[in-house]
Amino acid sequence: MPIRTAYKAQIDYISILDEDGNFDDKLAPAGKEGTLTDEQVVFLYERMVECRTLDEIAFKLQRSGRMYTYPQNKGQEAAALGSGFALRKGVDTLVPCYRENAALFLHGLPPELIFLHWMGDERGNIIPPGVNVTPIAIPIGTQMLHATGMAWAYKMRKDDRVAITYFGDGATSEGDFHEAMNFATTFSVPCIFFCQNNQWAISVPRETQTNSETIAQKGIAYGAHCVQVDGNDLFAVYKATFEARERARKGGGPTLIEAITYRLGDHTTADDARRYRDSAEVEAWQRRDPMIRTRRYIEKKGLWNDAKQSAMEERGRAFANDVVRKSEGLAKPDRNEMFDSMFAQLPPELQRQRDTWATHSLGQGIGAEQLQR
Ligand SMILES: Cc1ncc(C[n+]2csc(CCOP(=O)(O)OP(=O)(O)O)c2C)c(N)n1
Ligand SMILES: [Mg+2]
Repeated sequence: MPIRTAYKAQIDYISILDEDGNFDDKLAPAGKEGTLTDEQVVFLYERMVECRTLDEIAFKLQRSGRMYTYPQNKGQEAAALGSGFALRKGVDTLVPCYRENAALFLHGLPPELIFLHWMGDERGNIIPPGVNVTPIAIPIGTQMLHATGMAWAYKMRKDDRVAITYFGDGATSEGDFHEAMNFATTFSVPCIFFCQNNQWAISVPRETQTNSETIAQKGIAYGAHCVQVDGNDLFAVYKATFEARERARKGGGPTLIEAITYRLGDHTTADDARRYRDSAEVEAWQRRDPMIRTRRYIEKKGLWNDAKQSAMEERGRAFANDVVRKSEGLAKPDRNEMFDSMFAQLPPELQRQRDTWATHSLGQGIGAEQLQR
């Protein structure tokens, strides 16, 4: 028998506004759905400035002992904003990781909740009613399964809603990614899988993380629509996510979007990326910074200038200061709260801990007085 080709596939790469300022208006025709208007680009650029300012302030807070740790979003703002903006606020649901703050704010998450989270205050995870965002997921990959389940529920209820889940390149090496993709495609649920391929999973480079040539192609095995985009290109990210949203709404099932981007900062404030990254690589990506690219675009169109930039930076600082004030100004929670939200009636050991503030695990009968010594 002759050997025939059982399957052939390709991955498209979308770039609309490149790092040299070239703009492809065939891919983004003005006035068409899926293309950002000038006003929208200015609006999103302003959100980028806010998010970047917040990142800088968070870094300083951590260094001065006012925040436990923090993962900067620096360099990935276009990926977050372009995708978040393509989803409908109050309708679709964002199921995030920890590097898409700007998308969450767009959907109404009060920014101080993100700060509270990283200050170790559980109240940062209490999402206000009407805000369709789940708490940020620290265990890598788990949120993809949650998003799949939510999207399945939307489908069963015939709700016109879509879930988008965010995750990193490293997360696609987790079993959760494969289980979620398999389930989501088999049941054709309205879920978008948005991978922020920022080239690193802490100190593990993308090349040694997986043998796949692209992350996007991992979805082909599951029968998902798969596309790669320039993740630092607001227009390309918006277009790909908009199309994925419409496909999902129309019953076309999940899309895996691989956004090629770069983590310009350390993994978190607990990391020092200089120990494992080449400075030439970082400098090359600094030139592709989405903020620089977007600013140049709006300047060239006469929509932005130095005076507007200074005014925006001022507003960015005021925004960040307000977030600090709100997160630090909250009265400390009652220390017994951690006992009071899980059980209607505390089991005896927990009751003992609540009463004595001592733990049984340190030995029988050790009470608070002994622990203090
Ligand atoms: C289940 C699990 N394993 C390991 C970790 C430790 N960890 C935290 S972040 C991270 C790397 C994640 O890389 P990636 O998915 O590329 O996301 P990025 O941080 O680059 O945005 C790891 C291994 C974790 N949080 N959860
Ligand atoms: Mg990564």
